[in-house]
Amino acid sequence: MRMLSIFLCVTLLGICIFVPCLSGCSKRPQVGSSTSANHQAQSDSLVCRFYRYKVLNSYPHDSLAFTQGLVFEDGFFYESTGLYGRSTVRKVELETGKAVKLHKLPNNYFGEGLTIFRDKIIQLTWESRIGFVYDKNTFRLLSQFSYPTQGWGITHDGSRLIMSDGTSVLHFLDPETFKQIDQLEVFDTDGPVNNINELEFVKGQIYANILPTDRIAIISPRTGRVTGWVNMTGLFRPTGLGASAMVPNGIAYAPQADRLFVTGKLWPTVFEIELIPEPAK
Ligand SMILES: [Ca+2]
Repeated sequence: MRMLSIFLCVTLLGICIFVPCLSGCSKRPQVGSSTSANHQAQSDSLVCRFYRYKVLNSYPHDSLAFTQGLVFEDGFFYESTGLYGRSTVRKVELETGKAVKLHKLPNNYFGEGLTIFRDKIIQLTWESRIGFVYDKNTFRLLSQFSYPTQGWGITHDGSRLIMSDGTSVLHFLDPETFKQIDQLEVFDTDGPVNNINELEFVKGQIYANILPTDRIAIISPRTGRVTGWVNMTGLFRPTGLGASAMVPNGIAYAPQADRLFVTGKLWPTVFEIELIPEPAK
């Protein structure tokens, strides 16, 4: 398969363009310190890129919040937290980390991904196969919907909800009916990319944490191909927490200000970062 890929790449576009992709899309990116550059818009090109990160700002985060979904809107974070008996939806101040509004889920639900579509908050649950729809301003529960898989992450592209279920498949849902209208398998040069977790739609691409790693995949919503890998190693090193706490599974993007935020389960900090492209090798 690898030889076939090489042949096709060389034939279609020339060996120079594809050397970085073939040598790296499936490999763990290198840890690196930061230089300067804005995180770039990800084109839907065929070139795969590696990125490291640079921390621009740090903000407090509730270290008891088992973060499962994060978005940024109107100057606030909206966050979903998990664990049975501790799951919440909350609106959080950027500068202080303080929850200015909080809704606690019934004890039998484990909160997962969260997105805001227009004036509604949509929250998934893990194994209950139930999603909740809240009024963004009041947190009043408006409705609920069901889906046939586990619920992991959710975001949207402006017209469709995009949902992960822990496999390599992304589900595209109608935002009004919550019925599936499409699905897409995510892959890189090694094949399907499984355990797709928290999602965020950034500049036309889907950013996705891959559980249980500290990598973020940048995925084309058109093809499912991983167009870039972000190495988040070293951003946060928890002490006394399980390995799952290493996962950067709170990813939020503010498009107007072009700001990218990352936090994780029980992390005491939200980091504002920018992505630094690694030199092509
Ligand atoms: Ca998100």
